[in-house]
Amino acid sequence: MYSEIYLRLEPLGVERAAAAAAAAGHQVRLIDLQIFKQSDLIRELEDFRPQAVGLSLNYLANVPEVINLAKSIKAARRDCYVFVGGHSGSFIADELIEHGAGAIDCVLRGEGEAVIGLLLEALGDPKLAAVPGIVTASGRGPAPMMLDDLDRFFPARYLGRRRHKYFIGVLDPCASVEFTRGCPWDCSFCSAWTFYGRSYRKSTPEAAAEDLASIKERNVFIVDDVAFIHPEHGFAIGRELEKRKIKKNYYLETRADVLCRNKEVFAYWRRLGLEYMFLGLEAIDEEGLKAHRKRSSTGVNTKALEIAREIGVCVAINLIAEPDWDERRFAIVREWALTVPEVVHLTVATPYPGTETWFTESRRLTTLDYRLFDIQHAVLPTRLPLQRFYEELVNTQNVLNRKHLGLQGLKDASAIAVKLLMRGQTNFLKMLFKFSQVYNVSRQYQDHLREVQYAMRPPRPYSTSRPEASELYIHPPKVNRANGPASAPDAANSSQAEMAPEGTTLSSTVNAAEPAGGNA
Ligand code: B12
Ligand code: SF4
Repeated sequence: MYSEIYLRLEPLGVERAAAAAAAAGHQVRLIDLQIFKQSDLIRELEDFRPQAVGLSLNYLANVPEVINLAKSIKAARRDCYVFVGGHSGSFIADELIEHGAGAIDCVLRGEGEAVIGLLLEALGDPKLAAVPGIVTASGRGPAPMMLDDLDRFFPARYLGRRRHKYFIGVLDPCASVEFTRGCPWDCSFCSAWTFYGRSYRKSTPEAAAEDLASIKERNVFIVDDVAFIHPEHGFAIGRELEKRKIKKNYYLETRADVLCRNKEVFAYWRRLGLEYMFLGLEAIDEEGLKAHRKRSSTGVNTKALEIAREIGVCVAINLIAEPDWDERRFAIVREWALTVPEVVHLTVATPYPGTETWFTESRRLTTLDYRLFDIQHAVLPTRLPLQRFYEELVNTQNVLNRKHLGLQGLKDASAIAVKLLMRGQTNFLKMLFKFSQVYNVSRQYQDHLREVQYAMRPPRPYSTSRPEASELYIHPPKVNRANGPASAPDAANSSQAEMAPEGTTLSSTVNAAEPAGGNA
């Protein structure tokens, strides 16, 4: 739903995996199905006749689409090796193989860069089974392998086509860039930390600047989970950009406590062109923050908003709507949202495979339809009847939207749209007309009634409150044997520590870490 209105962004992960495949000596093409049609893909297959096709599956809601694509590819080219990688794909590898019924030859769990070359080299050879992260119908190979150096492969942007289609809101067109990878926090609803084993890696300031220098677009989305956790890194990249006289408009995402702690680096980036910032506040009360293990407070959240206003960055806030919200709760949130000048977004609490809430909440799932796992649908029982819940949700989203598209807002938006139109960019203009088509009570409710072609595999019944580390992580966390489990600030700094012992439970690896304590 988000990509129908607000954005369409370049597939940075695919571009990085593609760069690694090209570096290993393969001929590579990339087709982005956010832009192109399936018929274009089939035509491309006939023209290019590839030996292998890799599909990227970052979003759980896209699972049925990816399985059906794999089946179409196999139907068009029976001998082509079809593999799937990406964030969500990594957490549900076995069930993908099962749903694929022979159309998905393997799932490659974890980061793509370090292993894609090994996979392509091993095609048709028994050593395929030894590729790190591989999962096939015959079982799992060794643990996924992490990239040792973020600078090694620059995204293969040259393989992209129709780049003018990438945008986010008024940043039209917009490119994406990555300065760091991973997150040392451990919010219960999020899988960013479980994917990367709570590690945190940085590109060198020189490489970050070089990558940015190669980008033609004026606008850039910084995809880091939490931008500028280490202020000195942000300053160093900024200085490199100044040296090279690179001037762009930026959008980034960060945490309220990081903004409060590292105000100077954000103010510096404001001068470099930082325009928009996304803050995941998630809740407006202490109880909610605690439930999400956000390790922040309402006081810090308020302070962060004050800082953003002071430095002049436009903020979009995210709040998580809980399925047990009733009319009163929605009204309180609407009231609160109208008291702040920032853009406020609501997403619906959703247990995803790879999160802790998947283990603690998923027995209550009301649906096993992957397509509804987009944090805009309710997949847990709602206190209000479902249709009534969507009425409240959509009404709240409408109120929040109108707040920004009042008379003045419309005037501003029209002026921006005209300017972009003159440059041939139409993404933002189209966005203005789409809201009510997409955020629509009857559409959201009817989505629950669609026939389910592929049903999700629910997790095993779970008795204690926290799962085993081995069940949760894609790249297992590293611990420093001498000092015990790495605390978040340590984890954020070290890349040389040893692997966590097999079967280590989260309570020993993660509870020991108090990210906010060390850094905040
Ligand atoms: C940037 C980002 C966004 C951007 C846009 C991303 C984009 N280009 O489309 C924005 C802010 C717009 C966004 C939106 C949303 N996002 Co988002 N996003 C991210 C974030 C923070 C980083 C993704 C990224 O670019 N990473 C950098 C690249 C290099 O990594 P990568 O893409 O993962 O690729 C690597 C591997 O996955 C793998 N790989 C990827 N593809 C392939 C393919 C093959 C063949 C192989 C072998 C390997 C491979 O190799 C790559 C290199 O190592 C992730 C969190 C995370 N850390 O992953 C969440 C995340 C992916 N988003 C998430 C969600 C929920 C959403 C939204 C649904 C939220 C919403 N508000 O509605 C929307 C939906 C957007 C949509 N397209 O429909 C969830 C996904 C949950 C799930 N299990 O489905 C994540 C995991 C965040 C979380 N907190 O849990 N997102
Ligand atoms: S701070 Fe929390 S929500 Fe944000 S990326 Fe890290 S674990 Fe996920």
